[in-house]
Amino acid sequence: MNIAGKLIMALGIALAASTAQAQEITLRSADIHPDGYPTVEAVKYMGQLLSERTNGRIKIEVSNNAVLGNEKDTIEQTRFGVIDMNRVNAAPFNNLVPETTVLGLPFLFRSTEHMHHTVDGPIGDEVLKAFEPHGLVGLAFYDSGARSFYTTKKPIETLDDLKGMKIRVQQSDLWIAMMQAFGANPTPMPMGEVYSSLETGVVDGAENNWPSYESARHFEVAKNYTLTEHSLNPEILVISKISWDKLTPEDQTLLRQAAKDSVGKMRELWTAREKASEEKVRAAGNNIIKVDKKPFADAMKPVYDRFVTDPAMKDLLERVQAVQ
Ligand code: GTR
Repeated sequence: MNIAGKLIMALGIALAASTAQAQEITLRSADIHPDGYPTVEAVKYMGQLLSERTNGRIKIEVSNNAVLGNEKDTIEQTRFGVIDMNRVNAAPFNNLVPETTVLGLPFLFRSTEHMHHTVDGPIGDEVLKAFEPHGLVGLAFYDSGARSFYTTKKPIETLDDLKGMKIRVQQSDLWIAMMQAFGANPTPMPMGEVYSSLETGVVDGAENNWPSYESARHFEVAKNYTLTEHSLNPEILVISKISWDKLTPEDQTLLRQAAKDSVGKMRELWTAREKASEEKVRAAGNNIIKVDKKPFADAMKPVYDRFVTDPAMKDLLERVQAVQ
């Protein structure tokens, strides 16, 4: 090869390298939980799959521990493309994407299997699709176990005990209404403020699943945990529509697939963490209270009456209830 030929070849290699570099994509994903928490590890796993499947061209960087802000704020930032991806519980999406409300309805799911069959099927796809007009693309549902109440002073043994108690809730109209129907006084606030609010008596209690109760150390300040298991509201993984639209259709398919493939891993991690968290809380000597759930469930009629009003919502609810 003559000098000109070698030069052209060298130029070609340099050009190819720079194009490959230009196509390298790192997606930043927000989470309020720390390292080791199942949601954080599941998104990292998804990133690993994507990286393997694209020879390192697409990566996900998880910004956890709420470093990018609380859930409500990061949802806005994700809508505006400041953050690429976000893993958030369904609740903070309720006011923005009304279809998500159905998943959090109290005592709706008969079991974890019922929830899985719902989100794994056409209803799940429909709810994920409902994000698109709001600047987000729904990618996957992750488990979040069952949420139960915890209190600092007076334990909740009957529905009556909740009367007038100040209970922290997620920032969602559904959750505010739910607490009112339980007879409590709802105090909406981000997760990051709950520990100090429990400690200083701003609230008398809160509610969450075993892993969050343990991981956020709420179990150290609110030692009564009442197993009402009132909601199996799942977590939702989304990507900004702005970030999504920058991807080629092939990369969109790869991303969606990697998200779906991380669900099984999440379920594995979740089951193990639920058990470990429960063991840790029990070992700490916390007061774990079993209750008859029926009176709590019966009190939820006004919530259904208020949120399941239009025909589309009624239809969605009936279809969820019919899932076997
Ligand atoms: C957790 C959930 C978080 C957040 C938190 C809360 O179970 O994983 O996304 O919603 O509860 O209560 O704010």
